[in-house]
Amino acid sequence: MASFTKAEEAEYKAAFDSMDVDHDQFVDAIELAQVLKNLGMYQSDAQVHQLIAEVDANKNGLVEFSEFMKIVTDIKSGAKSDASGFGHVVKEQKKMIQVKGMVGQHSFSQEEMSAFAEHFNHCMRNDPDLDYLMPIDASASQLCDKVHDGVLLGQVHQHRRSRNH
Ligand SMILES: [Ca+2]
Ligand SMILES: [Ca+2]
Repeated sequence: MASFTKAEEAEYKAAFDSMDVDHDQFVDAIELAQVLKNLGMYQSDAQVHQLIAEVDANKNGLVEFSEFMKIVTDIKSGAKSDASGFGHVVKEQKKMIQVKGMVGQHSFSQEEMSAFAEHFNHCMRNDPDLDYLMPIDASASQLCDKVHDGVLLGQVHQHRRSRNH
């Protein structure tokens, strides 16, 4: 049985809380659909219900934190893969949260991230310093990985400054 450090548990609780928009301690189908849309992973309501069914051990149509932790425990112990299904959603959501933490109070939806990526690809395409990063795929996780690279952030600030003058 896999166990988690306090820090890991807090991270997962933060991921769960970010999905539980109305903070009633359940992630329902509407909330999960919104999470998927923000991540650019939404396909259909059937997909949403399938994801809930995957983790909904007590069959109430909602995801409790205990059910949520069951799946991340299974992933940690190797009993389940995070390459697809609910585990994959959790993985992507955790990345999204890390980005939120990184940029302070701001949170970005997938649409904003896509617009951001397009903006970069357009404005920075002739910047030789950034050749190795370009083009940026308009998916949140790739953009975040690349923003972690200080070069890109530096260019953003420079670009902002030059635009404001
Ligand atoms: Ca809720
Ligand atoms: Ca449940």
